[in-house]
Amino acid sequence: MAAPKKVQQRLAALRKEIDHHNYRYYVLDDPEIPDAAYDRLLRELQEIETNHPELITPESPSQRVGASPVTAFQEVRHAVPMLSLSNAFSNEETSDFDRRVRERLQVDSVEYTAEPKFDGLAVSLRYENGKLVQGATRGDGTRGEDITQNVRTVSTIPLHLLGTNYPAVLEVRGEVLMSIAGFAALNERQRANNEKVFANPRNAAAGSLRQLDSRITANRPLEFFCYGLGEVVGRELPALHSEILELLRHWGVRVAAETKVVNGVEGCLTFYRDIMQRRDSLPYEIDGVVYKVNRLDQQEKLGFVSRAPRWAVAHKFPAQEEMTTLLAIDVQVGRTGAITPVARLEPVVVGGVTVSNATLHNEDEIERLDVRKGDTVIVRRAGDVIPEIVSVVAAKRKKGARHFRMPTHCPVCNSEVVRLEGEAAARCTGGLFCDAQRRESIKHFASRRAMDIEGLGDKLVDQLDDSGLINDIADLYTLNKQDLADLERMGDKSAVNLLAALDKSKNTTLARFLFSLGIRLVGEATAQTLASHFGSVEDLQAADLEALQLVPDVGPAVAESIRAFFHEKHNRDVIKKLRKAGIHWPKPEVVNKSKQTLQGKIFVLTGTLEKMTRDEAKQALQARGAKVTGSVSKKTDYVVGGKDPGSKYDKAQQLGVRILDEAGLRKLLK
Ligand code: JCF
Repeated sequence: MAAPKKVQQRLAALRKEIDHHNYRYYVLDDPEIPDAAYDRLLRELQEIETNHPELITPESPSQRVGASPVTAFQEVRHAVPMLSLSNAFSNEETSDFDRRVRERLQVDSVEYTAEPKFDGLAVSLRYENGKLVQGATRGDGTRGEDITQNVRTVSTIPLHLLGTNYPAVLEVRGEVLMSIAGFAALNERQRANNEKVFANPRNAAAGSLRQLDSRITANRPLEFFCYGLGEVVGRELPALHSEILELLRHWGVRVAAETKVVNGVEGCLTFYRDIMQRRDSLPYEIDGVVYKVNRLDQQEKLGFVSRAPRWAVAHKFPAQEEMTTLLAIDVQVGRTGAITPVARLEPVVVGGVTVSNATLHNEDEIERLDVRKGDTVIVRRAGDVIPEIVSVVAAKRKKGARHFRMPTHCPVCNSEVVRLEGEAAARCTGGLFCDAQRRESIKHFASRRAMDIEGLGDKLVDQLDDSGLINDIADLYTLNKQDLADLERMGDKSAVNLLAALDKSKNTTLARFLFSLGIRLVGEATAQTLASHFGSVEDLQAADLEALQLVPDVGPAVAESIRAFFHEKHNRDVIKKLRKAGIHWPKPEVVNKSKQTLQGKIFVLTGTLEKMTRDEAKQALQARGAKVTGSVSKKTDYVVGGKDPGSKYDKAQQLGVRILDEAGLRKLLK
């Protein structure tokens, strides 16, 4: 018997509502209704589906693995409550904190530990006899959720403690978080797969850690830092917080490297200023610093007020997200003609910096955000990345706000704008006829990683292009001192220096030269592979699509782009002119396929090598089919550490990536 229409309608409404709350809870980490109300909705849905099994669809929220967080995660009672921190929003409030501490302790000065405050999720890890037996969320501080399977996938969380002198029961408390780079990579992946994009690293970490399917968690770049202890049974602990952290480090638990012991409020504020200055270059988002009274006997004396200890405070940084008005959406034309929409904003201070522009990436992103001119938007500026719009405050939208329309013609050269199937970017079809594309391609040619023409910056390229002295990259090498001296703000000395830099750039490598040409989809790595595969421009130019695709990592799209580039007579002429101007390179070692012993392996180089330069090591690795990248991730196969290695070395240790010294590298290359 078919279900009555009313039941079907209720079912549809329930599914929609539950989907909405799943999103708020899992993705935004910002539930709208209490768990009990959510449970009632879910139970009603399950009841209807039990009575009418024919109405169950695979998309029903009841069919998703663990649609119900309460039935999915077991409850965990924290033997020792998980505390929160009270906040200080200024130096004055920090001094007030210090004064209250000193008064209660009746001392003149207090020793503190100071540490970065990570913007992640608090978790408690329980080790029994050195083995990780349970991971739990903070929850309300007394009761959290059992996320043992998930924390076990976080590579920076040890599954067993090191050494032997650890207590029989040890609860480690800390923060699970995602690095800025990990977050960016995850979102890139999510976007490419048409899946949910996270608004910030914290939401991404929350969404990843609370996955009911821990296989998904395992694929998320989560990390862990410890900041303290919960229950401890069977061992005396040291008298200082800093000594406990040292001991935890010794047991293999990760503690923030920045953590320091400081004296008095002056020491705290110096630490704050120092971390604040480094904030944008840290690999993680931090929203402040935490000061803790270092002596445990003093901590005990101070005690708690409600859930927060009197012996600690979080000194917060200015927020990295702010609200402002979107004044307009402009577009910019890049080197390859890609048209990027840019948000022009009512200037707003975000994390201490005035922001008036933010990237909107592409048309799809605008659609995803549903952002329109005049909207109130939330802008985010974190790390050294370009500010972004993370969301629109829908409630503040003005009536009649119009959708953004990608221009049909290039705003610079008026050529047609097209968006090819499967591509995110719309492009100007004007090629080098387009002033914007021409200028950007000259800037790229001159840039450090390309021909490295010192002193030829963006401003000067614009000036040269305006003056009509250059029409393409090859014209750079026809410039003489008089041409340059006639330019505004160009002294004799600068002119001579620029000519010398141009001359110097003529001595290059084939890989650099190919990269400099700005062939679409040919980045540094591909240029390097092409150079060592073909060995000369002539051979590359002569290669057909099939021959190109024999090169590792060259797929149909890259091959097509290379063909299209050489098909243009203009491009072939420019190359001829450049060679005539004297650009030359040593003949690269052409790869013999049988020597590709490191095919597909990913390497990262750090520190100084003694018997070869980093570039030589890179070329030797690439010649054997390996890839050399700039940052360490779970995908990295080897990190080569020379003398004085940097943070990449530490990262490799944290992630458990294999580390080679120079001798090890030589062995591999043999
Ligand atoms: O990094 C943090 N978010 C953080 C949170 C650091 C700490 O030292 C904390 C904390 C929450 C509570 N300490 C306590 C006691």
